[in-house]
Amino acid sequence: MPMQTVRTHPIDGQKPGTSGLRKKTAVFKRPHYLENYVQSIFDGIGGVEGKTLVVGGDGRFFNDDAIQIILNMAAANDAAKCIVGQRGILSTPAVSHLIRLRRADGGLILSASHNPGGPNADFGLKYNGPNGGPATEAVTDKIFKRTTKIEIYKITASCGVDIDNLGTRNHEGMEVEVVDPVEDYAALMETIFDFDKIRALFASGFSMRFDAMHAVTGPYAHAILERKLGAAKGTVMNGTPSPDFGGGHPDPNPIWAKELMDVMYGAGAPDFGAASDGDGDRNMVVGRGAYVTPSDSLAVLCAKAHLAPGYKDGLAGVARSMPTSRAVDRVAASLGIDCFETPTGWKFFGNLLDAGKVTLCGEESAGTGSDHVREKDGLWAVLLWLNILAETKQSVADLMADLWKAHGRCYYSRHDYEDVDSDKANAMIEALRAKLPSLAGTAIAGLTVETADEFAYDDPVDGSHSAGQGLRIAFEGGARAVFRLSGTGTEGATIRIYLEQLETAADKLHMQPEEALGSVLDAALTVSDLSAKTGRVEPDVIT
Ligand code: G16
Repeated sequence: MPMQTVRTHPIDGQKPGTSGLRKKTAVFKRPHYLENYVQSIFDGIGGVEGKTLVVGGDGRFFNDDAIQIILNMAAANDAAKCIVGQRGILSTPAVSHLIRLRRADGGLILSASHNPGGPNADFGLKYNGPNGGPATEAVTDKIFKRTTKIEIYKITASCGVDIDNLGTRNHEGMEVEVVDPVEDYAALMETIFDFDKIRALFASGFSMRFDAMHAVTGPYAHAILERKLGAAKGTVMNGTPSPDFGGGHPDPNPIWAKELMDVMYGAGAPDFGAASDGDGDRNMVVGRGAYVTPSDSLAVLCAKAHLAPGYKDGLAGVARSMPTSRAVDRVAASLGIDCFETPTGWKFFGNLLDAGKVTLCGEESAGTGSDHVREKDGLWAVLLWLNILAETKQSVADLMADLWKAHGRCYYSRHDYEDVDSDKANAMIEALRAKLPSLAGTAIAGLTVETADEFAYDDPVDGSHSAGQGLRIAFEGGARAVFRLSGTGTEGATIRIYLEQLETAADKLHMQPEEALGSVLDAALTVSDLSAKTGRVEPDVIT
């Protein structure tokens, strides 16, 4: 089959966001759109000649066709080999693991994560480097620059390679190895956790629901939770991946995982509930009648990780993204380990993990992970929780109560204003940014500002500087409000306001979050003048 060199021209808007390029599926399907971006990735990383790449996605609409295009382009660009998940399926953490296990040169992940899928919904593509982690900003900058200069891309005219059946085949001079998506990942989990203990927990009658949200973790959860660990059949809900995620929004939070929340807060609720997102890197944890915020989950995992065999020697350090609550900082301080604060985006954890400075990291956006891969990992977090529950024999609610008693409670909530007119959102952020230097010491809606600044990060490993990473205002008395624009949306702008209030008094540890956060919410809305500046009165999603 002849290799073709196709003439093209730069297409606007191919700048990767927080995690790769995410657009409407219809945009990705436009002539040359995907091809331009794939060639720009290949060029941006210095070519793929002789290299091995891992390729897989979350199974959303366009996954299969996009994989065939990528394989045709990898072959035409003289890649040596592509390792592909059977039927194109690989969760994001499984890709990260395979890159590391096979010492591949990188990987391409086809996913728009928790965004809905389908012809009228979202698609995405992300490059992960040889360490298994999302490309650093230096690499995504190179990729973006290529998109603005691209003149040709290379592709073979092949009509496709079999990715439905396991095995190795030749594709236009390139090797394609189709692998079981679950096997290697499940084997890794078995080296980290005490599967016998978790098996005994389930055998003792412990009950669980895992909501795979019609997304990629279904096959992983069936294999690991039900078949390997003996959880009752039916533990996994919505466990068959579908191209449009059953018409749902595969975002594991109390709003979108309502079906699971109803089970966990209903009569006869199981002991433990969890959910994961489109590509399997996010997680939500909920006990019987006890939702756990991602920030609190990170704190509990930090406090108790040593109970799992993989972390029995303790943690080197921990890291959290800036908007994540400071609960984990308090646990880290009590353990005498470092806690790093990074910008939003898993790519910022990579250097810290590679350098052995941290073992665990997490984000308010429902991502938690460790040095076992270089991505956040939904099922890993669920298994760590299960291992802790098996060791402590405590309920989720009791574990949370213990955490708050020992370290205080960081009440936390995120308010999202979606699809806001981009100019208005930018103007609001700009106006607030301009105010920041004069805020310290002033009173806003009854709270006094302690510090106000725009977060910037100096990577302690490679010295790189990342500016403009969110506006933060800390108030006297342990409250904090953070403002930033999402980098993962595909329509308009999404304004995120992150609210936090620390309470240490014993009689204030079991309030409703809305009540505890009322003052800081008033202050955030007053100082940003959000309603007047955007015309929005209520947030679209509160988590
Ligand atoms: C991605 C990144 C995360 C980040 C999240 C939210 O997650 O990998 O590190 O926290 O986006 O980003 P934003 O607030 O900019 O929308 P995912 O699960 O979407 O890949």
